[in-house]
Amino acid sequence: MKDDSSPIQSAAETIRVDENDLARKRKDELVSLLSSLKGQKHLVIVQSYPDPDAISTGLAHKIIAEQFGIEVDIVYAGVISHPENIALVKVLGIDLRKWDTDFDLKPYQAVIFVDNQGTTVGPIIDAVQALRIPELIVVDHHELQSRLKPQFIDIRKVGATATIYTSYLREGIIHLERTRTDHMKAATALMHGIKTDTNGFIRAGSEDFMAASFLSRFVDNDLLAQITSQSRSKQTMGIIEEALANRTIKESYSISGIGYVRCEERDAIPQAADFLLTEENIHTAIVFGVIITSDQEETIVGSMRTSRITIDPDEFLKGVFGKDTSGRYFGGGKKAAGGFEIPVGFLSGGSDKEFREMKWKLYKAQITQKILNKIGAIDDDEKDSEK
Ligand SMILES: [Mn+2]
Repeated sequence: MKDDSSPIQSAAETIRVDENDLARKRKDELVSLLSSLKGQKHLVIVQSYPDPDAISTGLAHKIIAEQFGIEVDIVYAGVISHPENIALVKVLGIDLRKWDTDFDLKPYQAVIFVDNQGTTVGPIIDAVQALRIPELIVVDHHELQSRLKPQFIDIRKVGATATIYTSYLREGIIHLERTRTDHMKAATALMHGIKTDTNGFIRAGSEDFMAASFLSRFVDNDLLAQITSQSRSKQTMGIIEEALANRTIKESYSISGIGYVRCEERDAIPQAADFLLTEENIHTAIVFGVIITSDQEETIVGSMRTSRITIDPDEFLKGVFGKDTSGRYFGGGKKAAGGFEIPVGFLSGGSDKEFREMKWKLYKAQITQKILNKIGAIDDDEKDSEK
């Protein structure tokens, strides 16, 4: 063969053309849907503990929908706790509403889910479904889930939901203008969303780089620097310290239970997992703790990070923790990262320190055992395949 690179090159070009076709098709569908809903008021629901990808795509959806004469509010039902996320919201002046049981859902004719599929948004989903508010749009990059039945769905396996929203912008869903502050802010937020969800572009694919390249023309670099230069709080440092001291290492997995964590410190859990992953010879880190929500409910919350391409956090966590009685998985994820949430229901409550410690021992033993069983099963598979 004279030139063996050409078939590969043309295959890559075919994929590129397909991706562009898909982006254009989805953009066209979204345009016709939004055009038909002029004058409505919509609610974008982001995950309870919104990360930059969720916040930025909420904002992007808002500026797009407003161009179609649709009013949009963005809501979350938890806490914004990571200092960079607080900075993102403050620096860009993003209007994020906090949901509680008094939140009036009646003004909204439809709900939209970005960077989630209704399973990580807390109790708001039950309230929305009880009122039968139409589930209009889902845009996400996690594995497909079954909780929602939206009119429009766009799920792509890319680095960030921000990449998908940027593809709509690239396809000209609205005309971005460098001189418009709201456009600059949305572009800056989207850039930050892609950056954080791809671990600083280390895990970015070609679509993510294309998106970043497009956004770079509209980004305010000074604002971006301001958002990313936030330091860790003392409490977060304490939790990382705890995670480090309590870790168990098994077959290059680092597992750590950190006990009871205040709701405001929830974001320290993924930060601790990120930190444990930096140890040599460790390819996967799992950190978990118990969060007490404002209504005194206890939930076991965990984060998983892996640098090993053969480990799929989504498959791993679904396998470890399974489903609840209504068929919903306790955990899931995407490439390189995942999380889980297990409500402890009846066992919630009781502020006595000793009682809490007793419960924590039990939770920790159960979670650790389940993870170790799964790791054992993976090891056995690998031994089998070596035979
Ligand atoms: Mn995301």
